[in-house]
Amino acid sequence: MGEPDGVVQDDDFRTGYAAIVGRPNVGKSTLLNALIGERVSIVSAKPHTTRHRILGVLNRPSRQTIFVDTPGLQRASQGRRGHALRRLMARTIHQAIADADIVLMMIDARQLTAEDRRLAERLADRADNTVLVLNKIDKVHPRSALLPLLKNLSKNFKFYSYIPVSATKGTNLDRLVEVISERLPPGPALFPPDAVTDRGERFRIAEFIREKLLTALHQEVPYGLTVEVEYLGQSDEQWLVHAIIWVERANHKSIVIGKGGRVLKAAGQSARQDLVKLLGGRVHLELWVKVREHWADSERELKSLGFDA
Ligand SMILES: Nc1nc2c(ncn2[C@@H]2O[C@H](COP(=O)(O)OP(=O)(O)OP(=O)(O)O)[C@@H](O)[C@H]2O)c(=O)[nH]1
Ligand SMILES: [Mg+2]
Repeated sequence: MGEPDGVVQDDDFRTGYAAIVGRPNVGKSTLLNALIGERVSIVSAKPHTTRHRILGVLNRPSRQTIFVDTPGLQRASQGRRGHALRRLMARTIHQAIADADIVLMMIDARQLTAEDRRLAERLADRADNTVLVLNKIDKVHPRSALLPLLKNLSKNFKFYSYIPVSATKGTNLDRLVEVISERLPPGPALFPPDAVTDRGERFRIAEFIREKLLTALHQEVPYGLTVEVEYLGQSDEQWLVHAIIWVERANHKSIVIGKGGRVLKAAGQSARQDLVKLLGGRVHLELWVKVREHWADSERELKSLGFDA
């Protein structure tokens, strides 16, 4: 007789956490989305897009890899004292590394910076379980230009493997998954087989809205805003979403709204398209911009805004 329905004993099963860490903008969130095949973490051309630890679950026969997206590593000089959000982001990275079975250290294959070297040194004591991922190889011509960098890296650091990829083109991601699989510890699945992420709808909606604002806004404004979904419900066969965009300063409010409400309207329209896909069905989205001075400077404020402070 076989196992009862739903109970599958698989002694060969392997499961583990693979944390993706690296400088801002190297493509960590893009990689997570490409591996999972869904936009679970927002992406933008601006640095410091990701603020939270975001899980993406990849299920394969006898394997469950839980990828952990993290905020971009800050330069020591960027850690302004008293800035609670920056401190929280730094803690998030530290914790993700501590909890990981495997670390994917990502660099931009076009340049190895002093920050990259510092992170590689920090990971040296767990080099056995660290894979160096060289991203954006679609921008490296000819490909053979990677060889000196790979040689230099493997001479100086004893990581488990060095894998060139392009997260946007999907190049070599199968190889990356294969290498990670080899290092996963034995153990049963930690998430149900249909799980994609640990993040709920409200979080994902707020992030989609923030993604559009990041793209639309310039300078310091996007860094001083956060989005809170205040209401999510259904009425007359359509979803109703009410969200507040919190800004740090009164003058940021008019910038986010834009002349004649243009910026907010465009961001809202673009976000609504994502929400239609995420929620399925029609969506009515209402956005308000409100001022909450110093929200990013206080642990208490962060907690009340849903950060895992
Ligand atoms: N050409 C190219 N661009 C890429 C690739 N991967 C990511 N990008 C781009 O790099 C930019 C940053 O991507 P993200 O995924 O947001 O980078 P990140 O490392 O998560 O950034 P933070 O969250 O700020 O730390 C975006 O404009 C991406 O489209 C790639 O393989 N090739
Ligand atoms: Mg990111």
